[in-house]
Amino acid sequence: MRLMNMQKAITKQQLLLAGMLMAALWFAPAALAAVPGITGPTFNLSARAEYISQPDGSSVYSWGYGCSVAPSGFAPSAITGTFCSNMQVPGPTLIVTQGQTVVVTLTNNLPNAAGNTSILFPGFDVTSSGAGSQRGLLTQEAVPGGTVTYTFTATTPGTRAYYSGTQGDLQVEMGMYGAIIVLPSSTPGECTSSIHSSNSSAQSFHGESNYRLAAAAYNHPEACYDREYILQFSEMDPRIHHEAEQQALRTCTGCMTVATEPYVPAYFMINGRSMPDDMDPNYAPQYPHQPYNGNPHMHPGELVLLRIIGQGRWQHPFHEHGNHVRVLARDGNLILSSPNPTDPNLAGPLLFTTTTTPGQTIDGIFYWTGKGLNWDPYGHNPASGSTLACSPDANGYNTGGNAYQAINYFEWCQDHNKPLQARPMGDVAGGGPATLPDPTIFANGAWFGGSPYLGPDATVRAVGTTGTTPPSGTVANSPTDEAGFAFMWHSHNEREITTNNIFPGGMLMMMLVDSREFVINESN
Ligand SMILES: [Cu+2]
Repeated sequence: MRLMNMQKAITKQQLLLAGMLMAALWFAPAALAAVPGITGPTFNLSARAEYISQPDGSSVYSWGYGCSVAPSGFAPSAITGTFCSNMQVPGPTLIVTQGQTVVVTLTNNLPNAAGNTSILFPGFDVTSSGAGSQRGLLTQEAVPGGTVTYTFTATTPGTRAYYSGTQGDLQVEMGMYGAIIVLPSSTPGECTSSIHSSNSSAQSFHGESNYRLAAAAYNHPEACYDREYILQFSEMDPRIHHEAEQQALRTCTGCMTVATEPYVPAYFMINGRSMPDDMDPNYAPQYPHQPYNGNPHMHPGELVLLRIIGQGRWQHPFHEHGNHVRVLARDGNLILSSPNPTDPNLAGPLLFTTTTTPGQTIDGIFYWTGKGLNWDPYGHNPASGSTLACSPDANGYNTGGNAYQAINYFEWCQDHNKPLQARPMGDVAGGGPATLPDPTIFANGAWFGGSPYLGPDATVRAVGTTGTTPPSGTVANSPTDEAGFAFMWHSHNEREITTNNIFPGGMLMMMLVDSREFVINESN
């Protein structure tokens, strides 16, 4: 939410505790994200109708792409419980490597009344064939029951959309879209030899696996990353889906006449799910046709690649709380300051909201370190200063030597040992350490563990109203709890954070910054 307007009325402490930043508790096993998909380069897809679920309890008749036969594999390989049903929204994320010849065969299993269907692969030079196909307005189309095969070379890396090229106002609305990710055929040495190999050392030191698809999004030293997520934005008008469901019963071929205007969407989805469903795991069995989630986790200092796609008809101003997103590329085109290959500095903007455009993709880098909080989020205090070191590197962060083994790897050393201060916003006179809110007037729970500090033992490092720790007697923050900082990532068009006009819902998720000793497990 946009809390800035409230800052004048409440103290910094209240602001931070109440809204922007909450130490979170997760009772369930962490539901994690990565960028799950199927591997090729040959894909056999079907287009068909099924029902997808919304958190208001409705089942929405939809069309989508799925696997007509089992895919050759799933990625990242460490993910368990994978499946590719014969229809899903979004369609399967197709993962290939630069230079491969990609062959996609599509079988049209939509209702006869829906007529032909197809797939567009913008950004690639596609040839098509198929006995059960016809030339359409934009591409070769599969007739009802027929197949069409698209062949192209994955010439350049990056994130791109694919979607129906047939009656797009209806078929894309019905759910016929997906993502194709081309991994670079080579990655810069910097991405495995620089501080981000230290980051990998931090991951392995803490027993964490690597769930990246590659070491870099592009063959460019500033495109290294440590973790990645995909976010596909779309919206649905249930009136259109209801009319299509009724007309699907007609026995004539290609005879549907569903009006796609006026357009009044009620569901606003990320990766085919609305909040809170998007925070359930990938491949959760309760969503057989919506396998992908939206639930980013990261450690301080990690470079997180966001693969963002506008898949609907509307723009969505998505706000990644916690930092700006540095744009690497749009539509798979790396944005450089100069065409001269010897002087290729990144020139993409830093965006406050990564506003999606229908059909457009953004690859961007997000990170969070706690710089500028003005307190030590690791919960050190002057008395415990001897237990953790913080040696600033040239950028002020604790990264040198064996710092990757410390829980305060990437701490902003200027705030080391600073307690959370009790003083009004804008008051530079200072004050004593803050006293946390009385738990009887401030609800601790799933999104606030009673402590302003990171880490599974964060509660016992915080001082409560009684002057003792833990501050609240809350059930939150047992030693095995996640106790990360939860940042809301959401559409800044606030009607879009509703589900059928009920808040909260829609395009909303929580991004969790987890202390280093909490193992981020993205295997399910
Ligand atoms: Cu916001």
